[in-house]
Amino acid sequence: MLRLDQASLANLAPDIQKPVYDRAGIRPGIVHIGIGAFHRGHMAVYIDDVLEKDPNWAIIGASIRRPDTRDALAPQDYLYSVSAKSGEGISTRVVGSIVDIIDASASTRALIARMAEPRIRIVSLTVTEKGYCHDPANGHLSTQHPDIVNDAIHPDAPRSVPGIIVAAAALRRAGGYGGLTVLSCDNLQGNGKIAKTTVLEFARLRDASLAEWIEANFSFPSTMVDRIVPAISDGDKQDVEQRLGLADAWPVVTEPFSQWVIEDHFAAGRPDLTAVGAQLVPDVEPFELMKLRMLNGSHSTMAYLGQLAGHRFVSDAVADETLKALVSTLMTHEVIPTLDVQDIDLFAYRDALLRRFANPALRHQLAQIAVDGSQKLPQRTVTPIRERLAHGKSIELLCLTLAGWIAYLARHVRQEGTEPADAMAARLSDAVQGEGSAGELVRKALSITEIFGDDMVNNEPVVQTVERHLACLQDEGVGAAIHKALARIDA
Ligand code: CS2
Repeated sequence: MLRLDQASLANLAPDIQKPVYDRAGIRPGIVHIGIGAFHRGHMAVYIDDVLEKDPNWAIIGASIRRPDTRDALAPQDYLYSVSAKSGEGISTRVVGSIVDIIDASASTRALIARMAEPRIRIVSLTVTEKGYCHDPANGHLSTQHPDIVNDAIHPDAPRSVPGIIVAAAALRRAGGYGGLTVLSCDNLQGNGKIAKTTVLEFARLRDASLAEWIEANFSFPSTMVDRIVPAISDGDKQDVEQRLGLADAWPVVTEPFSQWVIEDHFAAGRPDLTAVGAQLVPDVEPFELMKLRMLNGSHSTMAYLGQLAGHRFVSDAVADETLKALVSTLMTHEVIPTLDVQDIDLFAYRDALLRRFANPALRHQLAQIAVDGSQKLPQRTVTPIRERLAHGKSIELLCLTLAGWIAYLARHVRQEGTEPADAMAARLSDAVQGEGSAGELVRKALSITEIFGDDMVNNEPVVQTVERHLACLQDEGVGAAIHKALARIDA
């Protein structure tokens, strides 16, 4: 079958949307680091719409870990398809906003040079939570992180994201090109603030005057990004090929829903993002908290407890009435009361999330969500626990998620003999190793201060609640643990 590329676009099946702008006439204005499926199904689609009116914002993508996306998309002239699937059907478009991809897995030199070009005005990021090299408990740069240690010694050949941004900033200052906007699109609370903190703290390790220059010339708006983009399967690839009438080596499959809320603070101009459906707001934090705690928090709850219950996909987990009751009650009783978002009905948002989770056309693997719990749980579960405790409110169900995580890790390490897929795999394996009691296990896990600070392990109600749940999970199983926890909420 003919491959999707610029020349074959003319052969595309007629019901497939494709770029209506002249791709030869668009110019890069954005460098995006982390060119995975999420970016290609989210921001790159918004920018594809921008380019219909304004040719100055094409994207140069980069990956700092693996060359696979570049290798798959270069022969396709960086064109790829995005299929939005639900029970109601599927709609597919070909996206043309990415015009080049740099493989920075071996050397970041070419990437840094492009970030320093005067026409680049935004550097956007989807590098996952761990890409910021920060301590999740406090948002500061982790100076012990091996990549940061390396970059402090070799600032011109950096490996970390903060190191790469600072190296590009140094070139921009030397060239007199001015600053730019660093636009974090990762699921972190205050993602712009974390990007700013880690970049400035790294810059200070290198040159205090450079840090001051970055502070004066760069901006780091926070954003809330939302679109569920599962990993692609071979079946998806075949379906897409049939729809396109062309072979696409690197398609994206996602849900119809998409949301992007952005703090309107751009140092060097921005495209008209409102015109393409993004929301520009003065303060993004209420939206971030809502999405991280309700959507991502529920995801993590399902990822750990759902897998312990034998489920594989999110849609299976919410089809399980016990798990669905847990997720719904958790949002209603322990999460929504921590939120305050103007003009949004949080109960309607909850119900919409439950419908999105149930999307029968998406095969969203719980194992994909379970990755990197050490980086995700602080903003999804631990901060809400802290806030609830400060107001003397119940933490029953939030603690069940933590117990589920510990039980899941223990199962991996003790029974399956494998390390968990986590940025802190070795620390976590160590914590759940051996034959200790539920109480010992909980204390060891909650003592990891990079994740939990030092207040969780010193808080007896937290330790005892997580311990009670963990003992129940181990002795009586997931169903019983959820029923008992829910009974305490109803009581
Ligand atoms: C998920 C997110 O893997 C995960 O941790 O919770 O990727 C989630 O699907 C997206 O944030 C949805 O916007």
